[in-house]
Amino acid sequence: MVIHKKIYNKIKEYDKIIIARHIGPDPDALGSSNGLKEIIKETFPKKEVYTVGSMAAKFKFMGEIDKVDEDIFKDSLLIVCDTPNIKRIDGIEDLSVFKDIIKIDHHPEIDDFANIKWIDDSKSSVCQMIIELTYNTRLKMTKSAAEKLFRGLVSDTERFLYSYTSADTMRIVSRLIDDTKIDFTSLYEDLYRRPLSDIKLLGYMYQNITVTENGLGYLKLSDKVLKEFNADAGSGGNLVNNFNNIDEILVWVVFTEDIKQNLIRVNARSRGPIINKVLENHNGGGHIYSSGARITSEDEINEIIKELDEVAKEYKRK
Ligand SMILES: [Mn+2]
Repeated sequence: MVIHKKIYNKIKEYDKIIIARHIGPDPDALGSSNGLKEIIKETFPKKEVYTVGSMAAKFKFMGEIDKVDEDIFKDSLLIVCDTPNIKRIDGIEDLSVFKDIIKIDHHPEIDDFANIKWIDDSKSSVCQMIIELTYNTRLKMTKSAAEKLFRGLVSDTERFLYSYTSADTMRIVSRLIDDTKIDFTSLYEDLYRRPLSDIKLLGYMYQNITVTENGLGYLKLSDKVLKEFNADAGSGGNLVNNFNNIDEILVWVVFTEDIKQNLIRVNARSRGPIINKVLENHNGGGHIYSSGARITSEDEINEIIKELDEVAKEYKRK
């Protein structure tokens, strides 16, 4: 593809490269950015390549981030992975210092901030896109990068469950495993093992979710409840996928109090109705079936519940 070549040539052109991804990083964001960094370093050992943003402690195995002196930004190429909008880019305050910005993403576009863009919302994950980019150019894959990319892809597809898992996804993962000999079954453990307190909190969530007659499930996790279960404000986001495939629930949303940041984290999912428009209207966004937001008021909780319920109702009516 032409875009692969364009991205490769731009990478080749620069001596310094900064790779960013979204705030509150998930394995796809971390796997794509850190994987790409290792691939560029393997291909061009003399280049300086840094990943920026704040680290998520629970995903340490996805690679560390770098300490970067912002003075080098002006001479660097910026590559932004897995991030559709400017305000969700982690670790970069001012995009205008960069002459060239590459965006590689599988979210529907929100902000047009890059001069070179590869945006394809049919791709399972940005990790899949990085594997494709590598195999279609002179970039060199490494085993360590492959492990990160595999985990990110597996995590974003929920182990090849979601509908944007394609024959291409299967083919390229198969090639990745063949080429790099990653011990892929052992890679699941870091991703899926979790403390008993998480499971107990999940039990609480199953017990306490409210389900409307239109098929909206909603739940609030207060700071008090989080403390009781020894959990943090990331918990709602980490556990929200566990409500898929429940007869009575079409759309579901978890509101988690984040006392440190003085806001409420919103994580919404759907198995039919399109929900990202609702979250975009409340300081968030995401995929059509998987979106999030950060809000500050109790009123907004009620607005989101009402709007998502309406979306579910409309979907059922059709
Ligand atoms: Mn992703």
